[in-house]
Formats: sequence, structure tokens, C-alpha cells
Amino acid sequence: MSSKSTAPASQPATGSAAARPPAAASSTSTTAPSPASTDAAAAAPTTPAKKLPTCVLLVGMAGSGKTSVMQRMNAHLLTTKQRPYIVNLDPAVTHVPYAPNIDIRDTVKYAEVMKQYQLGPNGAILTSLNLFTTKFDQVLDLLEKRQDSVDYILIDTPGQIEVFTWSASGSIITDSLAATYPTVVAFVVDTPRSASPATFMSNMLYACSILYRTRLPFVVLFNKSDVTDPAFAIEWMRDFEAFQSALHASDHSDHEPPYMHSLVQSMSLVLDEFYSILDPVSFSAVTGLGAPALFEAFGRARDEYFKEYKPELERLIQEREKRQKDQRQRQMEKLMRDIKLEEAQGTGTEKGQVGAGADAGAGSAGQEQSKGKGKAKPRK
Ligand SMILES: Nc1nc2c(ncn2[C@@H]2O[C@H](COP(=O)(O)OP(=O)(O)OP(=O)(O)O)[C@@H](O)[C@H]2O)c(=O)[nH]1
Ligand SMILES: [Mg+2]
Repeated sequence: MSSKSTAPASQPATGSAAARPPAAASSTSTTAPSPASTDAAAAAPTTPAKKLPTCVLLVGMAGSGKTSVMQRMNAHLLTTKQRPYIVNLDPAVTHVPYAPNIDIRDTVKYAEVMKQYQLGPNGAILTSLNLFTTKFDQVLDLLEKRQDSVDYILIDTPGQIEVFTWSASGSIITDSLAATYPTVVAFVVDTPRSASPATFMSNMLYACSILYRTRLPFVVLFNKSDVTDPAFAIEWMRDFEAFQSALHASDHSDHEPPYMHSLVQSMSLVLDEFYSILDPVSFSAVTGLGAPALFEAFGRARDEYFKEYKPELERLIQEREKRQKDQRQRQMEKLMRDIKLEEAQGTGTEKGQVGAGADAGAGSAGQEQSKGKGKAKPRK
């Protein structure tokens, strides 16, 4: 085992394998990692006219096909002469069917983390991601160096969706990428496993919670269309009545308890509005069906990022800066008031003595005062 494996995260995130050039480029262009300390905000582009690569975050339930989709997207980009840059954030995967430019496994050894911290599989994945996030500034540095020569940054996430979508490190990674690059969330749905209205609804609720948390443009990728045509799901999203009829039919066939029916029904009402902002795409990672439509959806999401997310982000940054400025101003005013008060108190008492005492320290000021008192007494 290499020295990297002995201490998790002891190496920068961009080790030898991690610093691989984009898949389309030649191996001679490998960039040496730099021990940078730039934070996410500092990595923000200064020249908006420059075309930044679109960053796609692939999230989805375990086994929905994220890694296979990644492979297919990579192949599609290469055949259409576009340049991908691939980041694998799944520390537990044993084999990836693509060549990642940055791989969490080069930095953090999942099995070592499990052993060293005495963790179970999920705890070890989460800890590995946390350890990797402490080095994420270096990933951002590498991306910054590569951004002119790539069209897409594709990020594969751990199998356990909640490890990425509900963890602090997942938020840090998402926010720091979205602060710089037009970022899109691609939610991978296992279509055959979403055929019943109840499982479809659960998946959509999860999608809704991720959208709520990230506020990023969102593409719903109905994967495994070679097994089950997702037309039914897209129809459910477009037509509330269609979903209600399917729900009614499943209610009779599945013998679901009545509370389930009313829960799913009320949820579907809530989700109806949420569906209107989603961009559903039918896709198959096995056949590659739907790849052009998927990249068109990413194009629309990219436009949405610049139209909605970026201005909102800038507004929030301005608001925060204004809050900080106002706070500094208030502190300055308070300080000035305190100084004036002290001056006023100083004039009202034994001016020269307190001043001299203050220069020499509180103790001597006290001594001066007591000396004064001592001198005054005999006069009385
Ligand atoms: N038929 C079919 N099978 C698929 C498709 N995409 C993925 N699979 C299969 O689904 C299984 C899981 O695929 P992965 O790509 O490993 O899924 P994942 O979401 O990355 O899995 P985790 O990272 O473990 O959560 C594999 O057996 C794939 O071959 C698809 O479009 N069609
Ligand atoms: Mg995977």
C-alpha cells in the first residue's frame, strides 16, 4: 500500500492520479498540484466574458446509475469534440468505468478511514468526504487552471445520496463550485423502480428537498429508459389528472392503507408546482439514448443559472457585505461615543493626575488618586 493510504487526507486532494489532464487531452499536459489556500469566493472569475465550463453534479439514489450515466456523458462529450473534466467523489467505489481527472480515492482511503476511526460503511464514506473537503480549495485551484480548456466539469457523488446532499461537506463542495461555475444538479432517477405512484412520489420529494437546499438549476434524468420508458413519469409530472388516475388505480391494486392514499394525494398537490420548474429528460446509460436532449437540458439550466442563481448569489454577497459594513460602522460609532464619554469623565475629575495615571497604568492612576485624597485631607 502506498504512503497515501496510511494517513487519510494527509496528502493533498490532487495527487499524481488526481492531477490527470482532461480525458480528451494528452497526458503530457499534467499540471502539478499547488498547495493553495484560496477559498471558494477568491476563485470567482474576474472576467465574466470568458466562457466558464458547466459543472454537473450527479446525484441520485443508490444504484440509480450515476456512475454509468457519467461514463455515457463522458463518451458523448468526447464524440462531440467537447472536453470533459471528471471528478469522482465516491470514496467507496471499487471500479469506475471512466478515467477521472480528480479522484477522492487518491487522497482518502475509505478502508483505512473505516479501520482507523472504527466506523461503519456509511460513517466511513461521510468521514472520507469530510476529510477530502478540507482539501477542496486545491481542487478549485486545479479547476481554475483547467477552466479555459474544458467544457464540462462532471462530478460523480457517493452512492448514499444523503452523504452528499445532507452533509456539511456536500454543501461546502456544492456552494464553492456554484460560486464560480454555472452549476446544474442532475438528479438521476431509476425509472423502473419509480413505476408505482408512491415510489415515484418519494423520489420526487427527495428531488424537491435537494432543490430546496441547493436552489440550483435542476435536471431530472430518468435513467434506464431501455428497461422502462419514462413517458409515464413525464406525463405524471405534466398532468396532475394523469397522476391522480394512476394513484387511484394503484390504490385498488396495491391495497394501500387509506392514510397512504390521502398522504400521496396531498403531496402530489404540493409537488405540482415544483414539477413546473423541473426539466425531465429520458435517458439510458446503457444505450446512450437521450444524450443530445440531456446536454440541451444542461444548456437551458446553464442559462437559468446566469439568469436566476448568479444574480441572487451576488445580491446575497452584497447584502452580507452591507451588513458587515453597517456593523463596522456601528462599532466605530460606539467606540467614538465611549471615547467621548471617557474624555468627558476625565475633564470632570482630576484631569492631569488621571491622565498621567492612565499612561502609567491603572494601578498608578489609583495611587495618584489616593495620594490626592491624602493630600486634600490635612487642608480640611
Ligand atoms: N439497463 C440499464 N441498466 C443500467 C443503466 N444505468 C445503470 N444501470 C445498471 O444499474 C446498476 C447500478 O449502476 P451504477 O452506475 O453503479 O449506479 P450508481 O448510482 O453509480 O450506484 P452507486 O454509486 O452505488 O449508488 C448497474 O448494474 C448498471 O449496469 C441503464 O441505463 N440501463
Ligand atoms: Mg456510483
